[in-house]
Amino acid sequence: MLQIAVIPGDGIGPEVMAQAIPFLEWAQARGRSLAWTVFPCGAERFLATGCALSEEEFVRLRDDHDALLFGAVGDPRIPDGRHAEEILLRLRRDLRLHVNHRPCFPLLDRLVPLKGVAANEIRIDVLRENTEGPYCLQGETQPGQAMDFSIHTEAAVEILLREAFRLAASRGCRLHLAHKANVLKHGHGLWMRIFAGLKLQFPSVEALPIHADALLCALVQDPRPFGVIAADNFIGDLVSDLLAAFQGGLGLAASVSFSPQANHRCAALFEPVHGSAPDLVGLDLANPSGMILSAALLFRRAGWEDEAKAIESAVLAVLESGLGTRDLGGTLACGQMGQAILNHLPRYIAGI
Ligand code: GGG
Repeated sequence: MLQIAVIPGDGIGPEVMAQAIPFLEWAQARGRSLAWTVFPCGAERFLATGCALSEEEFVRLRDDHDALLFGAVGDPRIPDGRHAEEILLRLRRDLRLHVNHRPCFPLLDRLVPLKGVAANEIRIDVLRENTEGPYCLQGETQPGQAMDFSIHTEAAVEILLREAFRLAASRGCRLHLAHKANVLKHGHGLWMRIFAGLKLQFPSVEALPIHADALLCALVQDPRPFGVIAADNFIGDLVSDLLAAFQGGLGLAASVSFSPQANHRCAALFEPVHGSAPDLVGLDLANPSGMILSAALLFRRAGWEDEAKAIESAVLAVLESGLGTRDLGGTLACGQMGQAILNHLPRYIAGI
């Protein structure tokens, strides 16, 4: 029995999660052995109690579940994001979810904003280190200056880069390391050394370091030569949002964070790339596709490829029919979009 912890979180998180739950029910109805428990961790709880995720909940998440399905965190009432640190950054760090995989595979030509590039010509996997870099939350503010420290450990960098080499080898594509080692000599110098070492272990992979600023320019000019891009937490965050735009926007982008060498039960967290989007809350305008596609990634990781493909095909079918939420140029509300995707599932079940 696959035990899933569901954390809707803040902002549009609960709205998009409500659209993903029917896909869990659908998989269950098809005979897949799964169950889920909702954890109400988020800003409301933090504001009411001062605690966003209790120690007891963390231990239950880690030891009694196989995967987390996560919505979004972030709330303007907590401008320093302390509760988000307690939830998402804690889960990423303490579940050792070093690898954040953000696949970019545009579904529809119409949604690709680049001139002369077809959807099926772009297939890029971004692997972003998920626990360190400048997001280690260490630093200080002094009179007249502020500092954010950036930590890169050999262990975490090697885990991330080894996964990137493995993925590039299995896809038979190029691997780029996005870096700024010309200025970030210590941290990114370490990335470059580990990258060079692993390159010797994966001789079949064409592995190329590239300055992150030049990479952004090259991606917009022509994303077709790129296959796998590895990056630290900060650069990976920026690159993957750019690539989400190639898919049609943040509303369509899904991700998984995982621990390749976990010695605890819960080693993967699935979430849309988008955040809590406070400006959309309560308007029923959010696009639930990234959340639903994150559930598809979860099914794929569980080995349920048929269900994962069926969901992806259903999203494509909805987009091909010209329907979509406002961010995609359509008129559907969040609930209508979720229902439209769900309505396209039965057609694909027959072929499974
Ligand atoms: N699903 C990704 C997520 O929630 N990330 C956290 C984040 O970006 N928070 C900022 C915000 O929602 O404003």
